[in-house]
Amino acid sequence: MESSYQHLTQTNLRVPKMLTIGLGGAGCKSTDVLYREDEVSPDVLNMHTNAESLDSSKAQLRLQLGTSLTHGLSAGGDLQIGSLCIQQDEEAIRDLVEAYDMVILVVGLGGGTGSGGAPPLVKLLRKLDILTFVFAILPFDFEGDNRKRQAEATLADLKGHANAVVCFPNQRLFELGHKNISLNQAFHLADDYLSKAICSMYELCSSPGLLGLDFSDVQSLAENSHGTCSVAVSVNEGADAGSQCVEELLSSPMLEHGSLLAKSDAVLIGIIGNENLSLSKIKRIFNEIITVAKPEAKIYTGVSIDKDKDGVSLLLFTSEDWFGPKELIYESEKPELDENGERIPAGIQDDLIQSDLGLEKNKNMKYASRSSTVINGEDLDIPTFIRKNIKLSN
Ligand SMILES: Nc1nc2c(ncn2[C@@H]2O[C@H](COP(=O)(O)OP(=O)(O)OP(=O)(O)O)[C@@H](O)[C@H]2O)c(=O)[nH]1
Ligand SMILES: [Mg+2]
Repeated sequence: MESSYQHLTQTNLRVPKMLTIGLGGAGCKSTDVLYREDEVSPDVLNMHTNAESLDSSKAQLRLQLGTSLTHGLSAGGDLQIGSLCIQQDEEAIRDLVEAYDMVILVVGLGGGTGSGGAPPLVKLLRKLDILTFVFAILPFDFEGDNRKRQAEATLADLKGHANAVVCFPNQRLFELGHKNISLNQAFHLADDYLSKAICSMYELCSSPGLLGLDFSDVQSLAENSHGTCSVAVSVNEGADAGSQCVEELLSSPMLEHGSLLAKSDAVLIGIIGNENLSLSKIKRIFNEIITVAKPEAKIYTGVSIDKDKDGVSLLLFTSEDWFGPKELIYESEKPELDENGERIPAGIQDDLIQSDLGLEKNKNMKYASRSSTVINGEDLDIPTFIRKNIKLSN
């Protein structure tokens, strides 16, 4: 039985190739945490202008950027240098990434290499048709306005080009620790959190488990998320591990203490456990999360069983601004019944008015981020009969 299952997975399912890229100082440091003996981790490519920092990183693939521009030093907070470095090494980057289907780019925003280099790098990845998630680390409040502004400008740019951007504000990650935590401990905590999220995502996508997440599910969530997602992860051991994970995630600062889940239009729930994870426990975890989510939210689920895993990992991806194809059921579409309980054929109900059709719901979907075509003060994207207030006769 076991061998026929393996045969099936090998022949019928193509496992997507996933690469994690660490860009700049924070990106390279965060991906180093991926190298732990007990974790399954994807291929890692670290890229940095700073040769010393790159040399000390553990990634199996490493690329020094812009050697003739920075001579092995950092970009000194200059975004233009970071951008030029990526352009200068475009060919080498292309060779390293083109065999992959999906990239998670981990980058700290606000500095030169990461903030300057991330937008052209993402554009290159998308040109190569690689599904691109950006895990963007945002600066602490105390780092000052200049860093904050640089980070915000890059973030806006990335949202317009990556398939999805997931923000990890250092300030919020800081809340995961105790009150008197040191900066070093806070960075470590943040990097550890990121690595758990990356490894869980990798495991769910790459091991076709009981209820394996299809690559197209992840693609659909990313592509319909309007560029913005949130991610929260929890790992626990012991008999009560599943419930502890749910409890932790529902109070996680990464999901604004559960309120983001309640506001999201699409939610991906991924569970990884060992062979002791019973079906009833899986069902309970899904139910507890789904109860908090919006009733009409699109739910994606994945379960992966790893016999060597200690405990349970629970990963939640939420998208507040999802514009995927929803099944819209309007009040007026419910079948009308006569006094004998018989369905009245469509067309006979004469009380249908336009406001029942819920047209407002579609107003700001796929093209909400695009600016309108305004000529002489008139928005040409609005249909003429509405713009000119022309009454249509029955
Ligand atoms: N979580 C985490 N965040 C970090 C770490 N190091 C830096 N950061 C954050 O990342 C932001 C960008 O810093 P860097 O990654 O050093 O910038 P860079 O891309 O190397 O740019 P240059 O140094 O100008 O070449 C900082 O403002 C910090 O908020 C780290 O080790 N972990
Ligand atoms: Mg740096």
